[in-house]
This record gives sequence, structure tokens and C-alpha cells, in this order.
Amino acid sequence: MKRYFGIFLALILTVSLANISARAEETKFQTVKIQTSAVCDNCKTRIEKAVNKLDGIQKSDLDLETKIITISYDPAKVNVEKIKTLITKTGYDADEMKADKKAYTKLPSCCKVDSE
Ligand SMILES: [Cu+2]
Repeated sequence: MKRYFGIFLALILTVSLANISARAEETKFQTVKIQTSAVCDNCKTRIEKAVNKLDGIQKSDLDLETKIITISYDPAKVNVEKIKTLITKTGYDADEMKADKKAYTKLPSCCKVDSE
């Protein structure tokens, strides 16, 4: 009987520990919304891919209707400034930061805001 009680205790302990770490994982991440200059699906994929490569990014999703990208990130590993800089280096505006000119010229013509 004593042995079963021990197993029972161990089980409870395991379950509650798993719960605590799951909660810690959730609160670890912060969310930021950044206005970009994405035009099409291509842009969406390109920006999300670039952002997801950064260390500390949990997930990112760009809404093409508003051109706003919503990003969950770990503030201990990455900051908003870094994320915005990366987006500009990919060729797109990020809030008040303008797209890197060189990167922008490399974009396919369908992805340019002022497609001449
Ligand atoms: Cu595009």
C-alpha cells in the first residue's frame, strides 16, 4: 500500500510541474504588431520566413489586408528594434523605419509598392 502511495505522489508532482512549466512558457513570450509594406502573398511568405529565422521568435503572421505582422517573441532573446531592422533589410517598411533601398530593388516587381 505504501508503495502505491509513493507512485501516486510522484504522479501528482509530475503533473503539477508540467503545468507550471507550461504556464511559464506562455508568459515568456510577448506580442508585437508591426505595420509593413507587404503587397502580396509572396511578400507575406518572404517577411515571415525572414522573421522566423531570428532566434527567439515563437511565431509570426502577416495579415495582407492590413499589412500588419503579428509576432510572438521572447524578450530575453530578441527585441522589436531587431525585428524591425530585419524587415527593412528584407525590403519592406516596418512602422516608422523605411525599407532598405538595396533590398527593395531586389524584390520582384509585383512586390514593389510603386510598380512602374
Ligand atoms: Cu509581393
